[in-house]
Amino acid sequence: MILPTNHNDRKDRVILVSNRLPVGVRASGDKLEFTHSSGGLATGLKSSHEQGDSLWIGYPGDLKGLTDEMRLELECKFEDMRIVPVHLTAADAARYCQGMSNGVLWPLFHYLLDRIPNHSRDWKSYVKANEHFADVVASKANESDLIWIHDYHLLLLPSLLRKRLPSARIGFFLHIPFPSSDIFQILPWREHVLTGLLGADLIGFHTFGYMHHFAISCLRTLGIEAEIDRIEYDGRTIRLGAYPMGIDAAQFEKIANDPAVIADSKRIRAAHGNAKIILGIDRLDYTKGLPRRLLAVERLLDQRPSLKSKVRFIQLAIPSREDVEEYQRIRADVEQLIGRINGIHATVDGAPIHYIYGSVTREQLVALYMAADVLAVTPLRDGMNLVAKEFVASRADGDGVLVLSEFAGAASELGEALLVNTYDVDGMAAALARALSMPESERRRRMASLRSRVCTRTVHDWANTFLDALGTSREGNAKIATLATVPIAISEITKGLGTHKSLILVLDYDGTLVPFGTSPDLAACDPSLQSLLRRLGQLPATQVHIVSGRTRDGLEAWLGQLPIALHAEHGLWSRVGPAEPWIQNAKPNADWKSRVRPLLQEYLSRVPGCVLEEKSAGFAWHYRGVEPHLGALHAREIRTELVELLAQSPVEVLAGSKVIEIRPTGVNKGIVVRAMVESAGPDALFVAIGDDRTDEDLFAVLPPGSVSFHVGAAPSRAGYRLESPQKVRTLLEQIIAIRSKQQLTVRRDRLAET
Ligand code: ADQ
Repeated sequence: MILPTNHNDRKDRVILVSNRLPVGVRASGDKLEFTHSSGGLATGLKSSHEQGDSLWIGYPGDLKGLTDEMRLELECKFEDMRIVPVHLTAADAARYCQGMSNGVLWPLFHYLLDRIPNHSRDWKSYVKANEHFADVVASKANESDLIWIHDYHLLLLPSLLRKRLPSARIGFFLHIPFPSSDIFQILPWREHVLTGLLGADLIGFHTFGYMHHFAISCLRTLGIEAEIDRIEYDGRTIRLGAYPMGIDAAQFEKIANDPAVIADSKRIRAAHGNAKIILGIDRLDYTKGLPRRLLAVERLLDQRPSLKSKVRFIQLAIPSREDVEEYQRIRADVEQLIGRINGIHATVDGAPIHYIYGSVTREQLVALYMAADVLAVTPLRDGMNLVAKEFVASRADGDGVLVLSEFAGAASELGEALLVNTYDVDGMAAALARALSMPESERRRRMASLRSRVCTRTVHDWANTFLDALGTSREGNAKIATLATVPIAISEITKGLGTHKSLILVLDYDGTLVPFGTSPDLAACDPSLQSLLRRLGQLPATQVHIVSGRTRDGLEAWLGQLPIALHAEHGLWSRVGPAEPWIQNAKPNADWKSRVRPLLQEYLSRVPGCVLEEKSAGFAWHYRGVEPHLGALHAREIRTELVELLAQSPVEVLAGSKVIEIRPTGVNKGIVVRAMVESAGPDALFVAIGDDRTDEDLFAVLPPGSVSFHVGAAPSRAGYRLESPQKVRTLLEQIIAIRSKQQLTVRRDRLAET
């Protein structure tokens, strides 16, 4: 996509993917007729696409009325427009688009639960259509492209595409709100939607609020905790960001300065005499709050009958989704309401509501914006709402009042508007009255502030900022994408292990050898693990070290009898064999513990399901057994409080896997591994396996040539990745098999020599 501001700097081609294309097509006699989409998404990206070398991939609509000749012509036209159509059968399109996307996801994401059909069953078609999109995009994309997917029709596409193009840079932008997790939970396919999105490298939202909702849903539904603006999933880091979409303000200003448009706006004003004009411009959608807006106008006229001849409300409603039943119903409701209000409040000179059901050109739109005294943008929910911004950009005269729903994303940027709760009809009527009587100086002051923001944060900045962030998202994830492919190659890696004289195995315990239990005492060493570790420990020229954050007593109880070395509290204590004493490797100051204990005990009594583990030189606060949302919330609180409490102390606070570790600075798993490295012979091979952040200290000090494995999905400095503790055990069994075989061969060779 070529973008007006810095297109020349961007080397990578952009592939835009959205459900609908910016142009619609149909047969008119024997000719093709093109229409331009008026939706916010198309409006926002169209100007960028028109000036660039990007590809736009999307569904062209039902083409069954087209002759073969027309189809051929259309193909050429699409090629000229750099458009790639994704063809769907009419039945599939209806189920995927009207059924699932517009019928279920749209009302759900806008908090309008009663608009969702009782029995939604189009999920399979939704999956199928997303799969089909993935095939088409994968057939067109190169490794160097930036793939930018748009909106709720394609929530699964990021991960479907990731499977086809593992190292592609994939961005996703959601144009509608992401609802609070209580609402999102309602969706029967909630896990699929979240994991579908997490295939992206960058996920963008209009506001921080939506981004926060998404992060909380990931936590509640998938148990994955976001780190403010990033989530680690499937071995990749996914970045989250708030990118409030702007408009092409310069274009609106230019149109607003066109003498023909100025003349048109004066004509509109004159047609309504001295009456003040309240304007409403929307797609005719039940989210846009038209009925309550009309009721607010009615209320205003009820309360102030003198306004009847002094106010005109012009409502322009662009036809939308006319094939969906709910949309036919909202149209009927709106028209009935207008009929009723006009019937009651019309005078012989005219009716208070002037209603137009249809589309207008951009010039006519700007003329209307300029003619209005007040623009009422009162959606029940709206991702952003560009109409509000277009109004502001068109008011080069510096006048006009914006009445704006606090439930529109735009409200987080346009605070100088009169913000209204659109469920409060009386409140809206009062805001309209205030807007109509607002002194000119206040109108101008508010409009000047609004314009300073709308005119500087344009749609081009929006696209550039998103694409810049997406452009830099590859480096970290590319390495991880390669690692993620490694599990199939375990046998390749272990083959080389037999050739080394001595082998030093450094193993973490929880999450590595055993899966996590809801509380630490439940992650016991089962008999098969005991047997595995015993056989490993008995191998000749093989050392086995368990390096854990657990206490000495804990390790001793489960592993004390095995012929292996144990290292407790992240290496503070070591015990080289079953009958050996524990040696303390460092003498950290523990004075700070008495300050921290009361705080942690307070949380222990307050938060159901948490466990506090006290160690000789630290604490661990476990929250795996706590309801995920609550656990993460308290973990964050504790960390904040600890940072303050321990500001001057030689202590570090670490966020592990559902645990907060508080331990002395400098005591980490690296210290014992460093000592092992120093005393190991030149032919020793280190194999290290761990799953937690604390294991990164251990990986960091391994000598060159070592083999390291990270268990799980998070990014790691380890060389290879294993999916689960079960896979770790398989690997260790293979090591036993290889080393035993090597031992046999050596014995046989020796026998042969004698
Ligand atoms: P929409 O729901 O389509 O977009 P919006 O942002 O208001 O809502 O954009 C509508 C566009 O249609 C505007 O550019 C407007 O000028 C145009 N339009 C409206 N009525 C018209 C008419 N009668 N004639 C001609 N043009 C008309 C979705 C989300 C929004 C989000 C956008 C962009 O629902 O919340 O702001 O995407 O992300």
